[in-house]
Amino acid sequence: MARKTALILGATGQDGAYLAELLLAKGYLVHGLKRRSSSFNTGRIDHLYQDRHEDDVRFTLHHGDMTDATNLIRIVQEVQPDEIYNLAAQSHVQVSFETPEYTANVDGLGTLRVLEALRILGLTKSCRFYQASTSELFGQAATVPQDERTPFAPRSPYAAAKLYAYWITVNYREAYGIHASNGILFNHESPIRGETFVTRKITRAVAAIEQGLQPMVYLGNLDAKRDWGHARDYVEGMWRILQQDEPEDYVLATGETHTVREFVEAAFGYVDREIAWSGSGMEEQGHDARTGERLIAIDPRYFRPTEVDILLGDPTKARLKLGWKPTTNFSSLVGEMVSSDLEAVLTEARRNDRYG
Ligand code: NDP
Ligand code: GDR
Repeated sequence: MARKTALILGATGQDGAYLAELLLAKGYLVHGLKRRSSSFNTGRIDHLYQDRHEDDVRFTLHHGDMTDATNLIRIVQEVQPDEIYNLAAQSHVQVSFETPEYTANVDGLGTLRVLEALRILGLTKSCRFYQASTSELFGQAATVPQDERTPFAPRSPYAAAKLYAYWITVNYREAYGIHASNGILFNHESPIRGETFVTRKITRAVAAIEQGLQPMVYLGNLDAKRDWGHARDYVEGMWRILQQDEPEDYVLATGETHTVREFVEAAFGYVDREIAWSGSGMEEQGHDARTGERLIAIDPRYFRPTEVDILLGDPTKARLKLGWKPTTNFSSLVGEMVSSDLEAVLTEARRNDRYG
């Protein structure tokens, strides 16, 4: 059977890296989009890189940007993919309040540009399309848990841009018969999660504090609740969505929710530190219960103009139709992330020792 060809937009991100690994393991030819950057931005996928001069090159990167339609059309034409995974986005909710127009352009219009490329190139029947939709669409949803029928109520420029992307994907499916599906994914994390998302910020801080490299960490809203899973499980779900005969939209979630505070407690718990909380609101602090050391304080800068209080997904449809279920629970996820960050800090310390 001929090898399938996939194009991953956002190949240098957390999910792009896990998905590229998964598709290569399945025998795909994988193409990825990467942005021009003044510094290296391929750290997550360097282990997959192949010299173009090798005989059997199965992973190829193309320079591009979601804001550039001509470039997207040219890449799709060159690659002639069987499947496109649109993971490219300005994906930070708080940053979207600072850069709302850019976020709308990349996350909203960027999706339209890819769908139009399929139409312009006459690939509407031959190429399947996955859109990285998000639980942020539910925002302040009236119901918990949230599933595919829960009405959307976005609470950020990011979520509003992703709302457009969600509906334009549905529209192109209905209008032009494209096999286009939305994965409505709840938060998923990993040791290669971006360092400014709260989970990784916490696990990096735990590792640095443990090694005496920083005294404490500042956080924002500790009471927000999120349904956190492992990215490795979620990219498997993306792939399964595109293997269905009919394109449809699916929620991927664990069905369990935890506060940011619980994540902090679990992460410090992994290095045998118990957190004792004191004060309230902006004055709240977390201390090492044994030594009294202050480890956590609140910085109002990390609060968002509008917050999403609770996300909890119901992945029943994905379980029944895709046979998908998460394999990593909350405490294993936290443990894997802290352990990886501890290892990274130690490696860095050893390197500094050698060259210092
Ligand atoms: P990341 O932020 O780790 O990765 C985003 C990717 O998009 C990176 O490769 C980034 O490139 C690329 N990108 C950003 N802007 C542009 C642009 N203008 N042109 C081309 N590429 C661009 O996100 P994740 O991997 O965590 O998430 C993948 C997708 O899934 C995103 O769309 C996100 O919004 C969505 N999502 C994520 C969830 C999660 O919990 N992780 C949950 C639900 C949805 P660079 O590396 O150069 O920055
Ligand atoms: P989120 O992830 O907004 O859910 O979006 P993030 O980790 O940024 O925030 C989760 C919750 O933690 C609270 N929080 C903090 N957040 C950050 N970043 N930094 C802090 O210091 C901090 N303190 C508390 C936040 O207020 C929030 O409630 C992620 C992204 O991957 C999106 O792209 C994706 O669509 C959604 O998950 C599902």
